[in-house]
Amino acid sequence: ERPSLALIGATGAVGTVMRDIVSTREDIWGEIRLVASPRSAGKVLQVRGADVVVQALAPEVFDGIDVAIFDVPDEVSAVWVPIAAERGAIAIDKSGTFRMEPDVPLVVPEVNPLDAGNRPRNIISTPNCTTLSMMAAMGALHAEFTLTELVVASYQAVSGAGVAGSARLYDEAEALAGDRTIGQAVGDVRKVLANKLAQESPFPAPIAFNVVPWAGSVKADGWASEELKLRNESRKILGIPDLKVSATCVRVPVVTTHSLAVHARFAREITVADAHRVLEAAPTVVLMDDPANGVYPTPLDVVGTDPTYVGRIRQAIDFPNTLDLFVCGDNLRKGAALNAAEIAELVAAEF
Ligand code: 11C
Repeated sequence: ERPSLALIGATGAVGTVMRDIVSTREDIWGEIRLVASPRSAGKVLQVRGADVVVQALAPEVFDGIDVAIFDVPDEVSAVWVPIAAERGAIAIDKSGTFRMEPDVPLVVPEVNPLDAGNRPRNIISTPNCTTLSMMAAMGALHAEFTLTELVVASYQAVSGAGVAGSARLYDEAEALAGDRTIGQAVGDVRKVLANKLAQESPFPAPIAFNVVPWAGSVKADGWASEELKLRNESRKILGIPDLKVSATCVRVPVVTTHSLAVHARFAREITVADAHRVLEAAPTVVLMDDPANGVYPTPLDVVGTDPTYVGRIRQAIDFPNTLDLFVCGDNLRKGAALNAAEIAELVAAEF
């Protein structure tokens, strides 16, 4: 019998992509159950071309479920992921709650698929979308050249903050459209937005016509949670506990697809040609690196697709064994729903 699947958080930004992914990838599932907060219960949504009624999150929704994929806020996962696991489901969790726990594997199928089999609590975590956006590429390079240091600047899309993040960018763009005087004096954009938009923004500053050097919550010593996640999760996934990582996470006015500028140092000598060879051979990486002909990835070339795109690969002039490169990945697909679906498929293969 084919394994059954529950999608928890089926109505959110990632949940919507998740339904599309399970409807379009090879159909390996028996029953697919959709679960969301009581607010969304009773909604009818499409999965694999059929109508499915959304159920409210309750212990019983996990009865008879083999695999449960969670895309819900950290505090909801903290309560409900263990309940799903206790009731016999293997829980795949997208939240940050369990990622760094030593008895919970943190899995990117291209990089550390075997870790998915070692899950004493029946919980598997899937990484933050910013970490994930570069992992397939960095994992492939690490396998041959041994990564020692990563310095990263992110350019993160607004949908990383969920449906409300995308709505805010569209609202701001509409409020500001056609005004050719804005962006020329301190406070002018804030003033227009304050007059025209009643709702509070999920971002700490205007996101249209701007970049905002902040993503996530406030952590010690001036760090943002996203920057620390990128460091800790990269170390765990790659299996390099002493990897040196420093990141600055920045929100940009892009709807979907996170980009990262990566400065990567390796233990072994590496050339641009080496990186091209390795990345061309990596099945889920697309190399777009011909700047003389205008070929490099941008979010608009990537959104809605599955691979990790890499371009602008350069040998760092002043740093030995070091490459600079630019990576783009759809934060809702590989960055979230697709990676979770791929982990679920690894688990389903055990049935
Ligand atoms: C963002 N990366 O772009 C975040 C969203 O730990 O899974 C996901 C946060 C997480 O805002």
